[in-house]
Amino acid sequence: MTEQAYTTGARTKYLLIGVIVVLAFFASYGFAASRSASVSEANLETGGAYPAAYGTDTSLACDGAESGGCGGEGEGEESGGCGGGSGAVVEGATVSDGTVQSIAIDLSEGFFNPNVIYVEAGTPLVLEFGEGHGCMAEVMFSEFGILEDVTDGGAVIELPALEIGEYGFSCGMEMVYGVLVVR
Ligand SMILES: [Cu+2]
Repeated sequence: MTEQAYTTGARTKYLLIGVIVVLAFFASYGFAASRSASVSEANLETGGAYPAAYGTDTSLACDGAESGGCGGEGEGEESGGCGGGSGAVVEGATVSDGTVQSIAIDLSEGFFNPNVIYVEAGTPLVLEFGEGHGCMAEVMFSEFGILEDVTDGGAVIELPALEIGEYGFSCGMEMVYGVLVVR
């Protein structure tokens, strides 16, 4: 009888452990699944535009350069920039006269405002970046080989007429992003 009780007790114990393991597995699986679901939903909302193309790659982040915003101390007001700025999507569109199109982008709040910029295909583009510091000290269009310092009054970046597509840009550390959506 004691033998019997022991066996039953042990069996119950292992059964319980088994159930817990299985539950834990499904819980983490479900969590991962819902996470990736919400990520792809977010991408859909912005037409796959915003940080989707860049993922969470921070490999170039903060090594050496200026140190400004990264790592936390920053320069007061700008310190919000690193680590992704506000995370908010701010949409904007260029103003075009058919020959050239332009838009002003504010950097003073630690992110690109706007950061999703709708651009007309086939028309040269003038981007007027405002002054930025710390994390936002530089603006980079890596696929065009452009890296501009914006600490002294900002910078005007001219791009040739672009084909339909998405062209990302970022701060020099690749921590804060924007994208040109050419259509
Ligand atoms: Cu930065």
